[in-house]
Amino acid sequence: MLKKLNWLTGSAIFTTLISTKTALAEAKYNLPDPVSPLTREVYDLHMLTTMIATIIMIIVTAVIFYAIWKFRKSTGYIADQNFHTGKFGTWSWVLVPVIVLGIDLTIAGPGSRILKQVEENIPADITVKVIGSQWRWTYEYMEDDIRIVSNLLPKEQAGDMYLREVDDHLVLPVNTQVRFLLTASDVLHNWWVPAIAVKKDSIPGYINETYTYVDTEGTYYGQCAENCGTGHASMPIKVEVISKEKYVQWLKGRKAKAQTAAAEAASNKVRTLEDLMTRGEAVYQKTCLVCHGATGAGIPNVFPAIKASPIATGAIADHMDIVIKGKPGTAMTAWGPQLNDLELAAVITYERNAFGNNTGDTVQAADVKNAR
Ligand code: HEC
Ligand SMILES: [Cu+2]
Repeated sequence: MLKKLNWLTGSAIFTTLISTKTALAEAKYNLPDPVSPLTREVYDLHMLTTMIATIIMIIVTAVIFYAIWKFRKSTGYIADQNFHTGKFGTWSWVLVPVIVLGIDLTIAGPGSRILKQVEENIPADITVKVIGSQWRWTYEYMEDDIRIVSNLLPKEQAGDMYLREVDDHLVLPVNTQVRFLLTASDVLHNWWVPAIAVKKDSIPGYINETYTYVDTEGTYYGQCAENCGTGHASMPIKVEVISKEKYVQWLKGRKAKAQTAAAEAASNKVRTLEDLMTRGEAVYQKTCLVCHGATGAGIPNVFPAIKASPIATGAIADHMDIVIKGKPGTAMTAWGPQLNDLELAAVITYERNAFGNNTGDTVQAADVKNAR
């Protein structure tokens, strides 16, 4: 009876294992398909080690189960007391380490070759500075004076792609050598897009370097891979790789847009409250909402509320000061270097009038310029 029960449990576990494995294979429970020479090498190394580890696991498990079954006590088996004096007993102490070392070297060979490639310094056609911040990525195209701020797309807009999709993303041309300079503005982050590049820390005050040469057009996703605080899960990465021709068009459009925004910010035009509120709401949602919340309520004891905040309803100068210069030692970073005069004026105006703050104050781009 007991034997039969054992057999039943055993086969049940076995069937479950087999079906989970098929399910995992279907879910593509592996690294994303690599699309650059280096990540392809990394992928192959990963497959090699996984394969070796799986084979070892199967052999060892089989031997264990065989031994448990074959040499069980109930059949009266007595352990061999002279195993170590026999030929196999003596030589196994040499044989086993030699086999293990052989397996290690099989992995270490390609491992060190690829590690060397990771650190290679190849002249780049495009350099992108990648800045990690709590909790967004900023991309600066060093040659083209373009800046992309990439935020998590809220659940309502992202749908199934929530925590993967962003509001604005990195765009790169195909078949081009790209250098990434990685840094951070506050704490450690890690820009990780396994399909296109190896993983390197973004460290405040340091520049780390990595590169890619993507040979397949497409959209690739990644995420921050260094625990950087409560919003760590909210900084996905999206990279779109397009043809060189399309990339030139994209650059043109992007530059024109940046020039228009800069011209708008520089003009001393006095804007109405409504105009500033509309612009300010957009800036707030893109930049401030992650911490201060959609309703301006913040998160108690972590991020202060903007609704009825003594600063947002107090002296305009103090409000401008904290937004432009930030508050050192807190998560409130200086927005002065990141937003232009008009964006800052608009978001300050918005905070002073939204969420029932209704101060009626307007802040103009010229005011921000003077306060900088
Ligand atoms: C990463 C989180 C974070 C983001 C994003 C952020 N803030 Fe803050 N903010 C803080 C923290 C933390 C404080 C409190 C600082 C302190 O200790 O006084 C703060 C304080 C403030 C205050 C003062 C509130 C008060 O009553 O003390 C204002 C105003 C403010 N932030 C405006 C903004 C604006 C405008 C933006 C977007 C451009 C923004 N913040 C984005 C974290 C953030
Ligand atoms: Cu991060």
